[in-house]
Amino acid sequence: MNEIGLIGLAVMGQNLALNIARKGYSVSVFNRTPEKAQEFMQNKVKDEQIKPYYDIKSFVESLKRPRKIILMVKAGKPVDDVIQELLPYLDKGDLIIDGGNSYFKDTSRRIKELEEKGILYLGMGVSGGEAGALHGPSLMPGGTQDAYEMVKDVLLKIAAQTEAGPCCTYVGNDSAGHFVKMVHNGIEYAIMQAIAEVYDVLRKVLKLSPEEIGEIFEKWNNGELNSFLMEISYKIMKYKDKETGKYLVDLILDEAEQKGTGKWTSQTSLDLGIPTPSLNLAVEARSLSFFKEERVQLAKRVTKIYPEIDIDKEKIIKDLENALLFSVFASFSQGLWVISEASKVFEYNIDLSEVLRIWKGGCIIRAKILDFLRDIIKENKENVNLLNSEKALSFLMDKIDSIKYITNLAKDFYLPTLVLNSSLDYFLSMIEENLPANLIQAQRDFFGAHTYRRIDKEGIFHTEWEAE
Ligand code: NBP
Repeated sequence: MNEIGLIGLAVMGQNLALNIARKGYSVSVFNRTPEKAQEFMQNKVKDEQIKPYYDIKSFVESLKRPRKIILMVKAGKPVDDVIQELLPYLDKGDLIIDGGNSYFKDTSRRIKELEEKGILYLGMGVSGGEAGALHGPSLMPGGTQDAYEMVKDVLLKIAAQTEAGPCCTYVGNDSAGHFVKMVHNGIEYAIMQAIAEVYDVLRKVLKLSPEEIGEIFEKWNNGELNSFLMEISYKIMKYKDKETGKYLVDLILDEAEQKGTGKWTSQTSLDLGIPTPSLNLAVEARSLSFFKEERVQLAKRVTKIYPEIDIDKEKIIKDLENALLFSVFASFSQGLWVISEASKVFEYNIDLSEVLRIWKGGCIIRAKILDFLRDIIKENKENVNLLNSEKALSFLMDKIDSIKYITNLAKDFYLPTLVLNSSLDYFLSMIEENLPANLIQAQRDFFGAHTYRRIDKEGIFHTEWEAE
C-alpha cells in the first residue's frame, strides 16, 4: 500500500511525484495516456518508491486509507473528469488535492460537491515551475483545516525550505489556496512586464547589448531587486543561441502568450472593486504584443522624431533600478489588497504575512522585497492597503522622481511602458486628495440622472443640467 497517489504525469506531476518519493513517501502514479507513465518510469524514476498503475481502480486500491490523491492535470474540465473517474472507488474521508492552476470558483464548487459525498478536498496553488516541483515549490493549500492536517507533514517536507520555515502554510478556507495562487500569477505578470519595459529602455534608449543588460540585471540582482525573475532575466540576456551564436533573446518573436491566470486576477479585482492597474496593464501588454502584423504595418506608416537629448547613462540606469523597485512594490501592494478584500468577502481568513512568508522560496515571485512587505504588514495586520504605512510612503516617494523621469523618457522615445506608467498612476491616484471624479459624477448625472453627493452638504442630489 502506498502513502500518496498522484494523477497527471506531465512536467509538474512527474517532478512532484519524484520530490514526494525522495522525501521518503511511497507514491502511486496514474496518467490518462499510459505511454507517458511508462516513459516516466523508464527515464526518470531510479530507486524512488514510485509505482505506476494503468487503471483508476487499481490506482485507488493501491493507496492506504484514508487515501490522499494529488491531481496535477490541466486546469478546467480535466479536473472534473478525473474527479468523476475517481468517485466510484473512493470512500468517505478520502482526500483529493488539486495542485493545478484551477479557477478559484471551480475549486469552491468542487469542495461543496465533494463535501456532500464525504470526500475532503484541498485546492492547492503550486508555484515554482518544473524545477520548483522537483526541488521544493511554494505550496498554497486551501480548504478545510481537517483536510490540510491529513497531508500537512508531506507538504511541509516537499516545499521549499527557507530560514523563515517551509514555504507552505494552511492558506485559508474554501478556495483560498487557489485564489492566492491566482493573484500570485497576476503579480508575476506585472513584474515580468515591468522588467521587460526596463529592458526595452536599456536596449533602445541606451542601445546596450543583451550582454551589457545582463551585467546590469546581475548587479541589480545582488541588491534590493534580488529575485528569481531578475535572476532568470540576467541569465536570459547572456544566453547565446547554439545554432547562430547570436543572443537568443534577440531571436525570439515578441508575442507574449498567456494561459489565463493573469486575466482572472484582473477580472476578479474588477468584480471586487479593488484597483490593480499594474496587474491589469500587464495582461493588456501581452494582448497588445499579439498584434504583431498590425504593429509591423503601422510602424511603417508613422515617422518617429526622436529628441536630441543628452543621455546620462549612469543616471538612467540608476533611475531604471528605482523605477523597477517602485513598480514591483506597487504590483505586490495591489495584489495583497485584492487578497485581503477576497479574504473578507469570501471569508477565507487569510494571514497576509504568512502568504508573503511562503512566497519567499520556491516560487516565481520570490524576492528580497518580500521581507520589507512583511515588515509593513506586521506593523499593522489590519492594514490591507500597504500604502497606508509610513515605510511604504517613504520607499515610494524616494523613487518617484526616478519613475517619473523614466516614463517620460520612454515616451520621448515612443516606448510603451504600460506597467511602469500604471504603477506610477496608481500611486499618484492614491496620494491625490481631489480626483476629477467630480466631473464623472456630473456627467453621469447629466445623461443618466445617476445622482451625486456634494462636499458641502449631506444627501443625494440630481440636477436638471439643461433646464433653461
Ligand atoms: P498540463 O497543464 O499540460 O496538463 C497535462 C496533464 O493533464 C497530462 O497528464 C494530461 O494527460 C492530463 N490531462 C488532460 Br490535458 N486532460 C485530461 C483528462 N481529461 N483526464 C485526465 N488527465 C488529463 O501539465 P503541467 O504543465 O504539468 O501542469 C499541471 C497543472 O499544474 C496545471 O493545472 C498547470 O496549470 C499547473 N502548473 C503548471 C506550472 C508549470 O510551470 N507548467 C506551474 C504551476 C502550476 P495526458 O498525458 O493523457 O494528456
